[in-house]
Amino acid sequence: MLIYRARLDRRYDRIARIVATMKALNILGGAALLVNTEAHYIFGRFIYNHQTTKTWEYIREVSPRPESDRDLALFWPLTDPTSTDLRCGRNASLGWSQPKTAVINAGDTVGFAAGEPKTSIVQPGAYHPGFAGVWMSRSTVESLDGYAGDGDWFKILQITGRTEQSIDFSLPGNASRMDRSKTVWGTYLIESWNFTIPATTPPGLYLIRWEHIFPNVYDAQFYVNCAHVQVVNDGPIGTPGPTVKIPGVYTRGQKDVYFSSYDYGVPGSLDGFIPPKPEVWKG
Ligand SMILES: [Cu+2]
Repeated sequence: MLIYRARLDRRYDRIARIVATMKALNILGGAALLVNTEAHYIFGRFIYNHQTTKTWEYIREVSPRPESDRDLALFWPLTDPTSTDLRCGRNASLGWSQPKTAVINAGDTVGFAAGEPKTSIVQPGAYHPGFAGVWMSRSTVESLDGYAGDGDWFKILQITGRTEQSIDFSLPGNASRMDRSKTVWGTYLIESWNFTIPATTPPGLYLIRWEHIFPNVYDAQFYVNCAHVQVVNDGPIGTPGPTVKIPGVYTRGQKDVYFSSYDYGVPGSLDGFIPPKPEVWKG
């Protein structure tokens, strides 16, 4: 049964890829130019002060996957839940790219955006159906660039089903992208997401981590990126929790990560889906 599910998952992925390839085909005088199309993405732009900043301006740059096609290498998802790459992306457990630090007040709205850097074959947004979360970890050292993300992490947002930020597939421009097996997930095809820093977050230097997960019975895909922020707070201070370590928060095979997202999509609702722990800290 497990093997069958995994195979079904892959078949769905293959169908999605074929559709994407068809869309990317350049048909010139009847001669089709075959384009190698994949379905990965990256959230490399921080939204801050109501502006979408440049790729890697406030977010830790990640490294390309060496064995991958050049255009895809940067976007290749993580699949090992035990890797330190799960913190902030491939080879981004330290801020070697020295991104800027965004100074924000507790209670402010910030966000993450995808879509760049652009290559001919990479998807502009969260192409896969699945769920997302936003996490924070306070630096244990004086410089955020030198913080490995090995301290405590807490979750401030969990996105599973549709919200007012989800893509409206009833709009004429989006209707052709409607797919009942996928649009049940609130982040499906989104290109950015905004959220609020809890009002009682203790002041300090933090990593803010975006995580989009494409569940899969066999090999779930993790899309993660981290921004550098300094939280200012003169008001009441809370105690964030529960906290976890990353990696360590997920185990290969756990049922709320390693399942077929299409199992929920086909009936058109997320009834019965409980996202993985930890609980969200609301401040
Ligand atoms: Cu993909």
